[in-house]
Amino acid sequence: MNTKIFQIKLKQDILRHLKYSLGKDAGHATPYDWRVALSLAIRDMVVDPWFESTRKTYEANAKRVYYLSMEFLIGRLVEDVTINLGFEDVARQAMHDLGQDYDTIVSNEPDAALGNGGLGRLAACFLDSLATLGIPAHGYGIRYEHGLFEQHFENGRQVETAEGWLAQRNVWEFERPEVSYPIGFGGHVSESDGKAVWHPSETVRAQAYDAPVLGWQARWCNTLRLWAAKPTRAFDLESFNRGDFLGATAPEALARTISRVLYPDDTTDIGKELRLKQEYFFTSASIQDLIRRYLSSNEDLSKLSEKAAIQLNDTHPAIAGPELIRLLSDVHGMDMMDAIDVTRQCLGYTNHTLLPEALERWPEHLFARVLPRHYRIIEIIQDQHLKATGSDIRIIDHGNVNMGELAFIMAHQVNGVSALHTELVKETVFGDLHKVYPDRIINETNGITPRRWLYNCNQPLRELINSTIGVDWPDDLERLERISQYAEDASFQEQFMAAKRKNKDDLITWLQGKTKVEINPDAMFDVQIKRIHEYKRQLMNLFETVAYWNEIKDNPNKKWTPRVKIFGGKAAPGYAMAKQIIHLINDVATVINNDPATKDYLQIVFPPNYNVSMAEVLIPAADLSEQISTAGKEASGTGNMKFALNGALTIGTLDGANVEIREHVGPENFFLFGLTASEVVERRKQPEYARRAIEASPRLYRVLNQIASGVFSPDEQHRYGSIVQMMYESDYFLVTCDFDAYFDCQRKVDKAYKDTKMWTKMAILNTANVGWFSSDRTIMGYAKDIWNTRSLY
Ligand code: 26Q
Repeated sequence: MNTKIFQIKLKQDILRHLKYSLGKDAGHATPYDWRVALSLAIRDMVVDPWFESTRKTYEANAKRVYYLSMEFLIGRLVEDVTINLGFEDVARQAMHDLGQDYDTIVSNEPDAALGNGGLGRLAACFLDSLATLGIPAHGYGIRYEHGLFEQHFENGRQVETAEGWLAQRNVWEFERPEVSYPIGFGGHVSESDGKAVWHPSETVRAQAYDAPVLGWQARWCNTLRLWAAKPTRAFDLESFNRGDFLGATAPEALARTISRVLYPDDTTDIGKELRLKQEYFFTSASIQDLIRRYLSSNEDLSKLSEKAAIQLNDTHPAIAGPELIRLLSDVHGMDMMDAIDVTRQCLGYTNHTLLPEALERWPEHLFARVLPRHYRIIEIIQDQHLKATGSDIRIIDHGNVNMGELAFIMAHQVNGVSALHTELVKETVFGDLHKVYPDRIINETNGITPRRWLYNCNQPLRELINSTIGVDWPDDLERLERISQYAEDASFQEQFMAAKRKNKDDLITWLQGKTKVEINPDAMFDVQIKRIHEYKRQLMNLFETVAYWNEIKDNPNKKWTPRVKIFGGKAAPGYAMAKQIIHLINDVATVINNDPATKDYLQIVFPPNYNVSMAEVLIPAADLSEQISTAGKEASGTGNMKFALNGALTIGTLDGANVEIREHVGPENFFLFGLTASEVVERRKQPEYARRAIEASPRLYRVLNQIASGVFSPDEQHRYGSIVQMMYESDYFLVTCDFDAYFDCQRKVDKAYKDTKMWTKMAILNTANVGWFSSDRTIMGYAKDIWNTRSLY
């Protein structure tokens, strides 16, 4: 079929869905109706590739990957799917013919925000790459009724409200009422004929909802299966008939609580029973489901690992180990030691953090009460490990069940997410286990999908690349290297800059109504977007902003490089310091943005409710990418890769994947500063390191005094006393120690930005040389080193 015919067909499909799926005629359809009708028409085209991929997988009885993740931070889908089908132009024209603006209509889709940040977004990129590569795979997670909270600012303070993506019709999911499994909690364990029998005191049902995951050019389509919690018995008629209407619905409300809401990443707030129930809920359903699928084509469960690779996205699904052992031995009669072996051959575990407070531990009594059978199985796993290795590292220790140790011991491969992180995993969190199992820890450096993070979000640059080196790069990103030969080509440079300028103009348009600040498109757009956390050091960026402001005021006649500082990110609701940081950024913005003396040089913008869709507007428009974490603390980072791919230069520390990005783009095209991971460790041993650093830096001293004396909080002078005090007295993340190096490095950035040709060349070389950070490369690494799976097309 040619384009014209597709357009006519798509138009008919949209109108048909408008009428028969939504019950509307074109004259009365709202933008919502148009979006849903368009999505349904596009969705129809995914179904055949989906069936075809499933059929091929069954026919080949192929090994499948099961990616277990508490989070999938997906964002919007209609554009993504349309682009993978190759129908972007067709859809745009069809909507135009129907009197609708495609871009406006698709931007009304709510984000699927079933994740907190990097870990959840990585899972979404992995799904995209698995489908693009044609590797049979299922993502397994939770169908949260409410995704990550929405962020608002009230007088500069973060206020959270419940997110409600399911208030609208979710066109991408297919409800599967027939796919449901019982999930037990609590109760006791008895023995019969030498076999353990678990009698849960409470049971809910996990019900499947499937979404197709289409790969590039629709060559392959996998499934994301999300579980919703339902009651085993919907409604208590007896209570209802007695007139107890509330009581009649109680079982339903109770069961549904389990998949009600995504926990915000609140490392200060661990140990919540409902969170443990969520983890077991989706893990058990997923394991039951994959066993059923295996047994539909195979008999001998001892060969499960030939057909199933189960990847644990952090420890959140670590209960998969004991659960699979339980099902193999208690339910399917396998010998317990054999079950442990089979399970280990199936499992891989990815670690995403070194922060000690973020390692999952459950109080023993709580764990044993909620999961009595699993508690006992963990004791058996531990005994086996202790006997086999002679080591003294325990899973159950000091009254806690340690999920990291459990995941490590039950996985045949454990991986870190960047080269530096993996080395630190070997030396720190799992130092002792690494000695006992020296071949277990490997590295798989993170990646990002170039479909969403360049092709889709950055049309101007996409078109420039297409017209310069051809169109074969989105599924083989290292081909971008071909544009490096044009890095100094005047005409290419001009077009590259024009693309950046277009994106900056689009961002300004997008910001209208969200901020009162008037933004100068010639200014350098300096962007820090990520969760608000002390280790990510938004404070250092803000202190540098204030110091720059001071500098400009002190020397009003100097030629300063104009900058717009853009912040985006959410604080965990229970993380008081992170919330203070947000408040301070907003307070500083109010003062600086209203200073007539500096307004041509410095502006601060902090649009609320940062999410995937906001990232898709901010990243293409960025000139400078802030990747300034305390060395050794950011496991990898993936925003860093997105910025570099879109032609922003990085100012950053030697942390996470920054190290490898710098190697790929060349040290001369990367603004490096700050202490290294080992220097950080050394510096912390020095007494009063923070106070000394402040005393040695008049600039920082002045900034802290301004903050402490209420320059940015005239209505409440001492509002930020605790931040300043923390800087002097603890400063665990060494903001004070790296401040001067950061400030100086920023002045080098200023200077470089003034030399437009030089800057553009550096930016081009960033785009050209980060093709290796495609998540396709990452997934090929997992497939070879961990899963032993391959492409089926
Ligand atoms: C734990 C317990 C209770 C509630 C929430 C949590 C929780 C949830 C999410 C703990 C941690 C997370 C997320 C962690 C995360 O996003 N880590 C990031 O993973 C990225 C992908 O590997 C890396 O690039 C980042 O460096 C890392 O910070």
